Amino acid sequence: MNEKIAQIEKKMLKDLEEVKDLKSLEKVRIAYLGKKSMLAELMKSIKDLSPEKKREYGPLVNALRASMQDKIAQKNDYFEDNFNALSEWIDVTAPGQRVTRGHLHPLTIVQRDIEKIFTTMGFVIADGPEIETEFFNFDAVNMPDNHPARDMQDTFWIHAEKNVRHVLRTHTSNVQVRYMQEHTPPFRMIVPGRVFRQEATDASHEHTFHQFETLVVGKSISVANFLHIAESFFSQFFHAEIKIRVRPSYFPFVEPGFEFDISCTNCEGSGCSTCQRTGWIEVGGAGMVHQNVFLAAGYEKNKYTGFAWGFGLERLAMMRYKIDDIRHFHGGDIRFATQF
Ligand code: FA5
Repeated sequence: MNEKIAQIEKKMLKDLEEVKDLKSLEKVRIAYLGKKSMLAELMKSIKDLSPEKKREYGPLVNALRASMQDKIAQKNDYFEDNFNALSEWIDVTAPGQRVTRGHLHPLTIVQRDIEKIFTTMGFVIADGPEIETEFFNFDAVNMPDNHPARDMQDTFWIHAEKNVRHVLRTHTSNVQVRYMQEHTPPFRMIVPGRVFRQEATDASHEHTFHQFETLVVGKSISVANFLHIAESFFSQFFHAEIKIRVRPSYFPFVEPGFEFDISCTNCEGSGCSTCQRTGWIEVGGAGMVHQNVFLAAGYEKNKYTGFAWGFGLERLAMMRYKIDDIRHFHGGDIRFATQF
């Protein structure tokens, strides 16, 4: 019996050494541990032995079976590991796939540049809601109900809540009185932000665009302050010497009010197709803050003076990057976005 056990073990070890894959390993397993294997026969023969012999050989046969199971399992693990490594094989010499990096949208670049220039001039950046009450968007800035100037800002009205009518803000001027209510002059601040108008879009008009507002309030602020700040800002923004021209205009929240133009960044004022040969490009609206706006904020009448201006961020970005259609900004065309 001893000899038989040793023989089976020796043979199995030899067969195991020759195994090259999982398939031939399975054959060895069946041959040595299967129902019709030599080991199975050996185990069967034990029951015919005398009780002493059973006690002697039983544990030996069991140990042989355990050792065989162990060795086959080890070999099985080895093949499984190897097999997985082969199926997950990577050619480390193959050229990689280039991962394209994201970058800032041109409007974000322009907004950050504007903020940087103004903060170095001592301005703070203020913020306000895009869904605004009728009061802050219109009434507070001297545009009461039925004021004809409301018509110029085609408005998206939102259902009234608790009898308060709301709008998608039509301009960043909605932050003027909000800010004044919480701050005491003197102050200088800017409000960059998204605004909405119910417009039929064209190359220079969008329904969703960005403006930025500038508001400076103190005891003796004048148009001269406005001209100086505006010239400094535009010259820094365009890295060129920019001149400002103001023309009388009407906005209910300023008195006097004006439109302002900058000298053409393309031809430096000599006249070209960008400025329709005038040498000037219209940029935005401005003026001295109307005393009614100060009153709406709770300030005493004629205690302060100030200037405000507002203009379109997209229009500025179009000038800087020579973009011919405002609709590119939100068009989602990756060929446009990747140029910046
Ligand atoms: C206003 O919105 C005033 N709140 C600006 C202002 C502020 C005046 C403070 C005086 C004092 P206006 O409607 O003109 O004004 O718009 C200002 C700028 O926003 C325009 O000059 C233009 O650059 C831009 N803009 C207006 N409508 C559109 C539009 N549909 N698409 C893109 N840009 C626009």
